[in-house]
Amino acid sequence: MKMKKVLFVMLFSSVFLLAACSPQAQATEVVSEDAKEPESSEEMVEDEGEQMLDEGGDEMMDEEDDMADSEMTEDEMMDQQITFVIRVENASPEGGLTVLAPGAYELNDRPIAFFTPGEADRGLGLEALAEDGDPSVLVGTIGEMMGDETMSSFAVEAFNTPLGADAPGPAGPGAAYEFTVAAYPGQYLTLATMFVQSNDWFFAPGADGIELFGADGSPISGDLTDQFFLWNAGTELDQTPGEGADQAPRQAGPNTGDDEDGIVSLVEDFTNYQILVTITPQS
Ligand SMILES: [Ca+2]
Ligand SMILES: [Ca+2]
Repeated sequence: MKMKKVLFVMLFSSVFLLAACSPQAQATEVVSEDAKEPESSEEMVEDEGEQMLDEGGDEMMDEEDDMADSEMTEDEMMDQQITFVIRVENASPEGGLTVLAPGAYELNDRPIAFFTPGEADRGLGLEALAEDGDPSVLVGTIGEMMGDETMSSFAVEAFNTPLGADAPGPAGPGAAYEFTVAAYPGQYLTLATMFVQSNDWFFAPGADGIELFGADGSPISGDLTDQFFLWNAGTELDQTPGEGADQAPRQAGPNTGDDEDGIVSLVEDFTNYQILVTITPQS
């Protein structure tokens, strides 16, 4: 935890310094350059021996100095942090076909995409989310990919308990999942949740996710539904929605069904679903 805190202070201090005198897009670049630095330093040490160790030490001292110089900017950076409430609601009428499953969300400067439209499933865990409503594999894999770069303003988590329920489970008509994220200007949110009455369909925005702040730095607010689509993961052959024996409510066990060997693509020939996604910044 201590190392993460140090990274947090270093990265956001330098982001703020840059943001104070240059456009937001450049601030995002600096985050990724800084975030890569520890890895490349280690590689250099391994490759080039003891001399590099000395230089690495100097570098660390420089970074500590930077931290001391910029404690105020971290406070100011904290002022820019906004907490958002995200609500993922099953908006279908009672008896409707739409059921949502526990899903996953990711907050990041530049999202690690859960999938790439037009390409085969990336194998990060989307298959279990889309076929069985199990977000845990995807959350674990993305978390590992973030690795030591994970900071308090980056997050990958499951949302799994509908409002008013006391245990994780699906969200039927009228039910909703809610979660909060604390984000800085420049950050993106993505999420995915299974369309339960299918073999491998899920709701998600495009691979780039949703930018949480406008060009002027103000937080977005309101209905995000038009940024969400119903996707086919391409991992299990499709049966008639609500009827297939290999679909989650009826299958014998997880990961049951014929392989599709397909690509992640939009579901275009089925519109009998309703979902409502809203975002509310907290003052
Ligand atoms: Ca499919
Ligand atoms: Ca299945």
